[in-house]
Amino acid sequence: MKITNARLIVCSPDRNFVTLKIETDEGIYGLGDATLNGRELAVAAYLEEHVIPCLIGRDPSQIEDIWQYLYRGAYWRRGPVTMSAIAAVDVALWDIKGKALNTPVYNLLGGKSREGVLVYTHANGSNIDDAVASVEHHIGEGYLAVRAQSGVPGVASSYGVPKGGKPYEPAERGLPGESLWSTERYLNFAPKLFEAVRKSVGEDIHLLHDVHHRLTPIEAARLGKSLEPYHLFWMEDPTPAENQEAFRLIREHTVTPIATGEVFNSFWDAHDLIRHQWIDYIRMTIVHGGGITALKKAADFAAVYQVRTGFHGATDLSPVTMAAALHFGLAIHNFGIQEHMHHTALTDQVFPHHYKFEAGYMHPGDAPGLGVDIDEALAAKHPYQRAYLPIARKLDGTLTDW
Ligand code: CS2
Ligand code: MG
Repeated sequence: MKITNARLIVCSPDRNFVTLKIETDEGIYGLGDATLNGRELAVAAYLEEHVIPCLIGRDPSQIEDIWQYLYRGAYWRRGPVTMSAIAAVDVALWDIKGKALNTPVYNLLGGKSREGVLVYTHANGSNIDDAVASVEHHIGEGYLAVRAQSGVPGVASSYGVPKGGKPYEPAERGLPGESLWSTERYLNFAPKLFEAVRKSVGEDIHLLHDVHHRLTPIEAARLGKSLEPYHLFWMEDPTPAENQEAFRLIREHTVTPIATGEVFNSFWDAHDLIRHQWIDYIRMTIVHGGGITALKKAADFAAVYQVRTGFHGATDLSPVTMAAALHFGLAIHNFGIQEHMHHTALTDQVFPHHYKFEAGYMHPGDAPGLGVDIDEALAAKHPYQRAYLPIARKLDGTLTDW
């Protein structure tokens, strides 16, 4: 088999997605997601100008060799743009291999290790009562694990809380919006939120919370300790992780489990976190971390240290990445949980897929390859629109981590 063509489909069915389609001389094609929220066209140009010309004529079955060719062969390593581009190629090649061998991708990764993939979804409200009601609503839908975020009194806009009753979507069309942040108000408030949520849902539901990189290590340690009575499944991104050693201090002070890694693009971003067991869950994504080939190595390394996966699954990861993550999560032994944030109905229409949710678990389906397709005619009706993630400022105007 030979790669005869590769092309990009950049569309915006309610939000932007960059999709790579690799075609072969046997009529089989594969899809890869190349979406990097707020920087979409940089990855599209990287693929178009620098990667696609090198793919034509290659044997798509040589997934490992093509990965090494794009990673080592570029000389310049890592970075979200490079690694998202490599991931798009890699995932499309796994899709092609599955279709060529007439088997779902999870079978290529060792076969299923479980019957379904435990997922968590997002609950949010502008205050505690609304957040509790939202958690209850998602439990009513069948979720066994729910992330809870709430507006913080005295802070005009909070991470994870939608505006105007719409489902939460981090990117907004136009130039970057601004939100406000107060660590003091948040730290005093967060335990009250989880006291109310835990009281309402009982002991068995898994509760999660995203700090979104906003605390210093000692502040995060205080948060973790204050949340211990409510036994969270995890607190996510308690502090920025460029300095992996920052997590040592948090770890020494609290038994609240820690998840991080949604912004990582290389195994090396997580190397110390894993080998020192400073985290419990690694949140790297297939799309930003270099694809299935790269994440399989990272997950196997994590397994040795009893660190489990909890991959990022927000709406900016397309249904192609969602499908890839579900095949991956069904197969590997040290799977922990998978994030599931619903795409809009229009996005689901553009990307018809076989994956399904039932009673707290998702399943990728048994179609050959990834089991996800793209309706190119519908995609063409929704062209790319510039959009950005917001930025955050402290109450005195200082720019801080969003
Ligand atoms: C988040 C995301 O899902 C999460 O845990 O942190 O909402 C994240 O902010 C976006 O995916 C950024 O693109
Ligand atoms: Mg997050």
